[in-house]
Amino acid sequence: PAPRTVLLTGAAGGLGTLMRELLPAYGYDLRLLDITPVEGEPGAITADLADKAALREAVRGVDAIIHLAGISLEASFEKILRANIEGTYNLYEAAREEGVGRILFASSNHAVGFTPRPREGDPLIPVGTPRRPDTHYGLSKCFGEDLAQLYWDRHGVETVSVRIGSCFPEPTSVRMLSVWLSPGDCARLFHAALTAEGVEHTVVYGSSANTRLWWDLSTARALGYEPRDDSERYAAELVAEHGELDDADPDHAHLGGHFCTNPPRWPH
Ligand code: NAI
Ligand code: 15L
Repeated sequence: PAPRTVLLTGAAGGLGTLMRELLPAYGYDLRLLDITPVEGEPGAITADLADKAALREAVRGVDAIIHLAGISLEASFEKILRANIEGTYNLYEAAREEGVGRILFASSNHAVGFTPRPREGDPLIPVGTPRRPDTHYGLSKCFGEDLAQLYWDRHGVETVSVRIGSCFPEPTSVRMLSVWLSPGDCARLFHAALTAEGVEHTVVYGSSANTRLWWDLSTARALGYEPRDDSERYAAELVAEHGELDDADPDHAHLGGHFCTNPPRWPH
């Protein structure tokens, strides 16, 4: 049966806010969790991923978990260790203990960020490409994917790890023309990941059907994901403003873009 009650961690964040708006239309009853109170949602659970007892209570009785909570940019190893590595471990332990069968893990393109970006005529980057994290942040996403594999192999907890490109209402850079995931396609992909049969641990890239796509969406499509958007409609304006990607610019050399050279820092 399709999962109905879903715990959404990171519900106060950018992507969490978009998914709170879009996922209920697919029939989900969302239980919300964040370390920050979720505006306008008095029923949301305010808890830190370090709080094992709170996590255990939060996952009790849900059909699936969408795990978005954590630090979403670069930070010190100590901060990443606590929020993303230990925090994700704590959540998986809670899921195992409470018998939750399916997790959607928000991985990131930064798990493979140092992979050279494909140039014209190059094949798309497959999910099986060797991991090349570009930051402590990307490293934590590699850990999450391995944790997911372990929890499938050892404990039978299924995960779809979604290496999200850039999910924002609109692309705002030329790189984002390649990696953009529209909010609507994100909801379609998340729904496919929660409802596909027998996913075990599947790794997918999360992008729209962009004309300038860099990576292979076949594992996402195999879940039933059918993207509807293409960033190309924003291309003329963005290219007029910024120019095409420059082969000589180190910020444009890798999938991870400027995370490879000067990563944006988590503000807190
Ligand atoms: P965000 O930074 O806006 O949201 C993350 C949320 O997690 C925040 O509301 C924050 O309060 C919460 N959080 C942080 N530490 C926590 C802790 N210890 N316990 C409980 N909650 C905690 O990030 P965004 O953009 O919404 O991303 C969501 C997830 O998707 C993140 O895991 C991020 O790494 C991943 N992702 C997002 C992409 C995007 O384009 N938005 C691209 C690739 C990955
Ligand atoms: C990420 O992983 C970040 O969480 C998000 O804020 C964007 O920077 C995105 O990657 C990206 O690569 O554009």
